[in-house]
Amino acid sequence: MDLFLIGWNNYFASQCPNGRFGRVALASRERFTIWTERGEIEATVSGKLRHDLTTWPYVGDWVVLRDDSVIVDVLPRRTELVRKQPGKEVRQQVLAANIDVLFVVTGLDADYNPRRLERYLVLAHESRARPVVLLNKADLCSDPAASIRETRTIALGIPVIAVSALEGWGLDALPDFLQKGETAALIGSSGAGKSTIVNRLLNDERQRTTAVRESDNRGRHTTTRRELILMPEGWLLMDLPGLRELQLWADPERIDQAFDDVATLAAQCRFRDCSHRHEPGCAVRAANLDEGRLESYYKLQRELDYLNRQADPHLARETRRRWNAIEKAVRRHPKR
Ligand SMILES: Nc1nc2c(ncn2[C@@H]2O[C@H](COP(=O)(O)OP(=O)(O)OP(=O)(O)O)[C@@H](O)[C@H]2O)c(=O)[nH]1
Ligand SMILES: [Mg+2]
Ligand SMILES: [Zn+2]
Repeated sequence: MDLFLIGWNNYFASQCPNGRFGRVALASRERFTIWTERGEIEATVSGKLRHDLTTWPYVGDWVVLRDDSVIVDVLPRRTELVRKQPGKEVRQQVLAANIDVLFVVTGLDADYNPRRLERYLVLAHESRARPVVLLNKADLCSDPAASIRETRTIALGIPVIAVSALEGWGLDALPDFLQKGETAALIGSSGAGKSTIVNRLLNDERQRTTAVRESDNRGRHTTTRRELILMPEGWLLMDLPGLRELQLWADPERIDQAFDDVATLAAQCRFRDCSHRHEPGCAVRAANLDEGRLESYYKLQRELDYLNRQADPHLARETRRRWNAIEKAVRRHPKR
């Protein structure tokens, strides 16, 4: 395999001048399928990695191999999809690594939820991948153009396209968002049609899909593993299991990135620490923004502030330090 065609670039080359590398194409518990120059191999992780959860490999990672069978190191990621691990524990969970384009998929049926979409966009900003919103199941919608317009008021500056994976239209636009060797991932709730999109793009029933429950329109969590798929045009696509819940694990600054409209107004408020609730001279209140959007802005802020206070300060510092290192490296080594 030509490593450049599966995502290798100067950024990774600069991290690790010697050794044998590969990219994690599939991970199931302790077993990893790795793509290398000499083809596909199966590998496990070394004892050292096993004892350090911060270096566990995920799909999309570039890893260093020993004896073509043991993963001994994980190269620093260019981008990283993370959320808060579901449940009480306050820790992050990596969903995927080294994604260039994040297709946020939502169905234009009962799945459509602007508030959830805002959440996904904060995740996207935190990841550093380029987000694209896919409004799938447009065949079920009487006015897809209106849905696109509505979504654009939430996904500011982000491409929004309506597609129908079932009828096979709209998807021609997807490869245009990627260059050769780049990696995209499909994220969204179960039943949004992520795997159907993969199948349609490949023109092959490669991924299993299941109808949503009739009673409540929810998906059945059909896809259970994360895997990289080589696309005919020379890019890579990752199908991900549908998320049951998306609790954020992000720098609170990302909220202002995802809510650029609110943030821009907030900069004009009379008081710097304006809560945009009852202060005089509040530019946010004066603008008569959509009430739901404003509530969502407060809610995400409260959530991340709370998380920040809960998270182990040491861990938070580590995360920050790691990001600073990545940022520096990305600046020093533009892609190719
Ligand atoms: N009407 C319509 N149905 C679709 C479309 N795309 C997918 N579906 C249907 O939606 C159901 C769920 O699709 P999947 O592809 O399994 O959804 P998924 O997002 O991969 O779900 P998980 O793997 O559970 O996360 C299937 O019955 C699909 O046929 C579409 O564009 N229009
Ligand atoms: Mg699926
Ligand atoms: Zn204000």
